[in-house]
Amino acid sequence: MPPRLIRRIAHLDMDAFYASVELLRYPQLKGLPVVIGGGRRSADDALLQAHADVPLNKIPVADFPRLAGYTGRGVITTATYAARQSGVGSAMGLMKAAKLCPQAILLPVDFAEIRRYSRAFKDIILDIAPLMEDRGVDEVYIDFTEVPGGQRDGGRVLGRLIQKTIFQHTGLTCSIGVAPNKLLAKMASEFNKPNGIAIVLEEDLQDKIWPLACRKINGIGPKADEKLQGLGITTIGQLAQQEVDWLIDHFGQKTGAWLYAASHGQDERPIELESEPVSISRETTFERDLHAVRDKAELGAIFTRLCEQVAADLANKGYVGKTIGIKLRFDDFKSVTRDQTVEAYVGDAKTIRQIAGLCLKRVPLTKRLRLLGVRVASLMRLQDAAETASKKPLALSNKGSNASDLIAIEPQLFD
Ligand code: TTP
Ligand code: MG
Ligand code: MG
Repeated sequence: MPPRLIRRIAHLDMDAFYASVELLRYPQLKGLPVVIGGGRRSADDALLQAHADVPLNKIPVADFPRLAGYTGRGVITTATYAARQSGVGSAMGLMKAAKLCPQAILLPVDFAEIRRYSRAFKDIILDIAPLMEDRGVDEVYIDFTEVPGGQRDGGRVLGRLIQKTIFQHTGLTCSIGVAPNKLLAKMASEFNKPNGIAIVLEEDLQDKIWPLACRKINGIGPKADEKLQGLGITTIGQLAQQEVDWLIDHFGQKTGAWLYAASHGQDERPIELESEPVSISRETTFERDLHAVRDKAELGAIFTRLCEQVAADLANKGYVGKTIGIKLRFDDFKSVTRDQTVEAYVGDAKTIRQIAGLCLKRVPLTKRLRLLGVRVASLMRLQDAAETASKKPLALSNKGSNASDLIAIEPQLFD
C-alpha cells in the first residue's frame, strides 16, 4: 500500500500586489518607495500627457508625482516594501504618510490591470496544481497534497516552482505558506514576505504559532481581540491554555469551540474549488411596461446597456462565449427566450448587441414588455480562446520585462 500522504495546504498571497502591478508598467520605479492610493488625480493625467511621446518605462523617475505636499482625505491602498520601511502601509491616511515618507511616489489604482493580472496568476497556478480556492484579488489556497513536488521538503519544492512560474510569466512575486490546513497556511504565508516560503508542520505549533498575537488568526477581528485582551489573553499560546468550557462560557458555543480548535492549529475546512459559470447574463425589469414601437428609443438604450454590462462581466471574469441569447417578459408575465450560436467566440458589447438584436427580430413584439435580459453562454476562458486563436504558447521570455505580453494579448483579439 502507498504511504498515506500528509495533508499539505498552501496559502499564496501576492506581494504588495497593486503596487507591484504598477511597477511592471514603470520598471524604473523598482526599489523605490511607491504608494498606491486615493483616486485618479490631475497629476496622474498630467504625467502621461507630458510624456505622451515616450514609452511608459522611459518616463524619468524625477517626473512622477510625490507624496510630499499631499492634501486630501485619501488613504493608502498598499505600499511597496521600500515605502513600508518608512512606516507607511495599507489604510494609513495619505497626508500622514506624506510626513513619514514625502519622497514616496504616489500612483492611482488601475483596477482593469489588477483584474487581468489576478486572473493571469491564478490561471498559472491552476495549470500546475488544479485544486485551488480563489480567495480574492491577490490570494488563493492550493491543495499540494497529491501534486508532484507537493510533499517534498514540506511543500517547498512545489512552492518554489509556482513562485518561479508566476514570476516568469508575469514579473510578479508572491509568498507562500504550506501547512496541514488553511488556518495555519494563511498565517505561514506572512512569515517570509516578500517572495518567501514558510513551512509549518503539526509539530511547529508551539514554536511558530503560539507566540503570535491572537489577531493573527484569520477570523479573530478587532472586537474579539479586544475581548480576549480584556480577559488577559494576548497570544495564541495563552488562548490555547484555556479550557474549552471557559471559552464557551465567554464566547458562546460556536465561537468558543472554534477559538479552542484554532489555537490548537485545528481546521478541517476543505478547499472550495472555483466553479465555472455556465452563462453570464444581465436582465432588467422596467419601471413601467414598454412598447416595442412607441418606446423604441428607450428600449434600444436599455438593450445596449445590458449588452455593455454583460460584456463587462465577461471581461471581468475572463470569459468569451458563442451563444448569445435574449429573454423577454411581457405584460401578461409570459416569457420567451431566443438564442443564436455563432462560430467565433465573442466578448465585446457591440457584437453581443448585434447578435442579440437578431434574436430580438425573431420575437413578435405586439405586447408591452416588462423585462429584458441578455445572456452569453457556451463560455470559454478568454485565455484559452486566445491560445486557440493564436496557436502560440503564451509563455513569455524569462526576463520578466516582457511580462505584460501575457496580458496584452487579450484586448486586440476581439476588436
Ligand atoms: P494584501 O495582500 O493585504 O496586501 P499587499 O498584497 O499589498 O501586500 P502584502 O505583500 O503584505 O501581501 O492586499 C492585496 C491588495 O488588495 C493590495 O495590494 C491592495 C488591496 N487592498 C485594498 O484595496 N484595501 C485594503 O484594505 C487592503 C489591506 C488591501
Ligand atoms: Mg498581498
Ligand atoms: Mg492578500
